[in-house]
Amino acid sequence: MTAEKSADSIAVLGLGQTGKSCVRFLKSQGKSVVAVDTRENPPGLEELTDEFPDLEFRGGALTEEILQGFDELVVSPGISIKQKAIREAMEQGVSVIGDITLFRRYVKKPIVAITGSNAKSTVTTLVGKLLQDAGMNAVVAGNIGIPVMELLNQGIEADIYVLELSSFQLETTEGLNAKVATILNISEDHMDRYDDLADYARAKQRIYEGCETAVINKDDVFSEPTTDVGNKLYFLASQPTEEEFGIVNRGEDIWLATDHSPIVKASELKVKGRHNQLNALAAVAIGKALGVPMESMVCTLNEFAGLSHRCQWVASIEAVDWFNDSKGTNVGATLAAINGIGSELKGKILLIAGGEGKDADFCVLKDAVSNYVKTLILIGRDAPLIEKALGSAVNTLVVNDLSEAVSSAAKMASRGDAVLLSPACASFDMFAGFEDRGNQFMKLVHDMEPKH
Ligand code: UMA
Ligand code: ADP
Repeated sequence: MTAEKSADSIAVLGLGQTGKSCVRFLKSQGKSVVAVDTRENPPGLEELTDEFPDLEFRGGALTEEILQGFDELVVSPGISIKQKAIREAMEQGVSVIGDITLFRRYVKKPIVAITGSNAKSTVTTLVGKLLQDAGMNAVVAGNIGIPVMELLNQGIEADIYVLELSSFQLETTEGLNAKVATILNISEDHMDRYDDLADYARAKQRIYEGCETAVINKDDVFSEPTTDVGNKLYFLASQPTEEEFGIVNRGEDIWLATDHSPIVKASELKVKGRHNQLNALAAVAIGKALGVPMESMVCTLNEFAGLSHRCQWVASIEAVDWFNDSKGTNVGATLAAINGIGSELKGKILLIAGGEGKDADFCVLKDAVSNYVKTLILIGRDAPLIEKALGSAVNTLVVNDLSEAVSSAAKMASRGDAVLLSPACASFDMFAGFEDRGNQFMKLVHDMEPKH
């Protein structure tokens, strides 16, 4: 093992999508790179060593010995920098960064940076469309599934980058200096990685470092920057005042509005629910900060149909609507889905939830389930924990798998009810990811549809 410290000696920690994109980029810059992963044989290692035969790989637990002799560690989001060996390296003056900081070193174009516990992908996608539809060369990347360094590897250039950033990425982000930055909302997520909600929110706050305009959720105290920022624009779920984007009631109609000018009627949006109105307002506030004409934004808003696996309507079978909210991987998302669907429903919700709970406190769902849920059908590893938290508020049923959950829901639903898959949990105990879970659910639902 080479342990000697030499200038520009870099270790890339983690060989997922991010790590691989960083290795490829750093190698293209002629840097000396060692790839490290806790797995002895991470997926895709062979392909990478075929591409770079001189690439040194170190597999196994992240020990002080494995991390010895580097000037810089480029840490993947899946690895916490609170680990002892990484902390010790930092104490010894080793630079510890993530892919976003690396990207910022090489890219001087404006960045729109979007984080939050929920709505990141929706708002990032919508902002990308707002800018593109207004004729700007905007590219979307980041936690949404496109590692930022891959843009550089593939020579994809933009005039403005719209980046979805997770708290994991923000932990290692410095000097982002975004043109516009936002924390859309904060609710419990990844509590298996953070000490508490404040610790998690602190990671997210790094998004505002040096930003020109902060777009802030006025209804969420964690969204307010804790450090100085250039300008501030607010969005909120009630009447807006100057420099604010909010909701106004005009007769029977609900409008998205800024100051006293209406922007668009909520009923004309293809996406439904108060949470989606807030997402639209956040996106418009970002567009405003970037000088996008309002007429253009209104056209885009009216066209935007939302993303798959987010409160996605699947089918109506015997007057029961089925919704796929597989991306509801934390309690905040599931709360929004229950309230959004429940408040517009004649009947009640049959809620399918469960999976890997990430140490969340499921009690926060108590009021919503007791108001709107007929039966809570639980699957996955943490089903007993959820049953313990919510069993006193709602009728619960623990089943073996998704197929049993769907057939039980179909039996228990009456006309006017809705069946909602919104697990409030990660999926990895039973599925390859949230898409796999959502796709399996939709297939099970479509299989029940009458064949013509
Ligand atoms: N892993 C190890 N050992 C290692 C390194 C990683 O076992 O040494 C495991 C991790 O525990 C994790 C998996 O490998 O289970 C992937 O981790 P990674 O950091 O290598 O992930 P990437 O493939 O690089 O993907 C990351 C983001 N993943 C995570 O944050 C865990 C992707 O977000 C993101 O799309 C991608 O970079 C591009 O930016 C996914 C995610 O789940 C969708 N994000 C979380 C979320 O949205 O809630 C934060
Ligand atoms: P993220 O990228 O932050 O996970 P997504 O746009 O993929 O966000 O949505 C994740 C989940 O959050 C989905 O279940 C979606 O319905 C829900 N959601 C969307 N917008 C909001 C919001 N403003 N507040 C709470 N939940 C939301």
